[in-house]
Amino acid sequence: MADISLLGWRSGRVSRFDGAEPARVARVDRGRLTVLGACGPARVVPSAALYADDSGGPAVGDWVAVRGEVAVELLPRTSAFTRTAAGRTSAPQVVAANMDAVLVVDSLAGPLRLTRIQRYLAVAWGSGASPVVVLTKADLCDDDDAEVAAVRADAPGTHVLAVSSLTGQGVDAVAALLGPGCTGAMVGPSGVGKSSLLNALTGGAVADTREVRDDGRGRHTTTARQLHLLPGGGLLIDTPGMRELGLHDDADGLDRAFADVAEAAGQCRFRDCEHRTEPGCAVAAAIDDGVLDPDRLRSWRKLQRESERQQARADARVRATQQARAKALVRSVRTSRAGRGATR
Ligand SMILES: Nc1nc2c(ncn2[C@@H]2O[C@H](COP(=O)(O)OP(=O)(O)OP(=O)(O)O)[C@@H](O)[C@H]2O)c(=O)[nH]1
Ligand SMILES: [Zn+2]
Repeated sequence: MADISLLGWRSGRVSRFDGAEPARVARVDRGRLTVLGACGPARVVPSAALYADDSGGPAVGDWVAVRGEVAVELLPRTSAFTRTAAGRTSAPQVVAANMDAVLVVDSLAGPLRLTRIQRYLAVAWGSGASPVVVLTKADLCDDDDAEVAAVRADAPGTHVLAVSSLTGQGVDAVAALLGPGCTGAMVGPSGVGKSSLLNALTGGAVADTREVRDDGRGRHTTTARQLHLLPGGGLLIDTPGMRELGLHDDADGLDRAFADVAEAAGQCRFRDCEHRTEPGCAVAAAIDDGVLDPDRLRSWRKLQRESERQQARADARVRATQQARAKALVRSVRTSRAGRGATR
């Protein structure tokens, strides 16, 4: 029997089900879960209970309680990376759960996309796990040290690494982040090199990637994303490439990704300071003193507005569902009354 702490199990997780075994979701297919437990991998069927509440159903990295061939319970998550498509009304989706670190993956091929990295960092900080920025394709970049420094300056408190899956540069440093039983989740846009990094880390071809194109930005989609065991004992979740990542209820994550702005804002004279022309504005003072980059205030504002908009949309969605349920209930009561009337 394997020691499940090597799969990331922490004491303190509890199941309500006696006689059920904890297992970790390694892969989610329609109607089936591949789980890893003390007795190795197994395919199980998720019970309806796993879709109750607002969990969104089992996600890769989740812990479930398994009895026989059925996953009977979804255990509470310690962290979750939630994806919301920007501007859409679709519900948020958990793409990775119970990870210790979120690897925000972006590419050094072509100009740096700082605002995109900020966006991922905000959601990553909000996930409950610690973010790390991994800049791939360092072999295609003339001065990766300068690029790393630029991202570091824009991501206070976040570890930033440059890697190349082609030359192997930095791959050991990523492996070192994920010690035995430690789980990381790679998130990032399509084509930045997540699958290639996974291959470099596992030393084998676990996911298909296409040949490098001239501009180094090949596009393709690997569908079977899952939890992988790394040779050093770490665990890595490869998430589907995201075309866009919207913010949703990410105020806390934003404040952590923009800790410098948030900290200054906390010192403004007025609690509802808009940091424009108010007296005693610590944010304006920090910008005047040259300690805060005005671009960071702009990005923070923009992402905050988006987060609030998405939250309002989500609230409207909840209200609409509640109204629809109430209407359906009224209708069913009427129908059953009418039915009873007819038999009398
Ligand atoms: N030169 C160079 N090319 C790379 C590197 N890593 C990945 N690539 C190329 O970039 C392209 C995309 O890489 P993938 O690993 O498939 O990217 P991905 O992030 O998994 O993409 P999705 O599966 O769409 O999410 C492929 O053509 C890779 O060969 C690298 O370190 N250096
Ligand atoms: Zn202010």
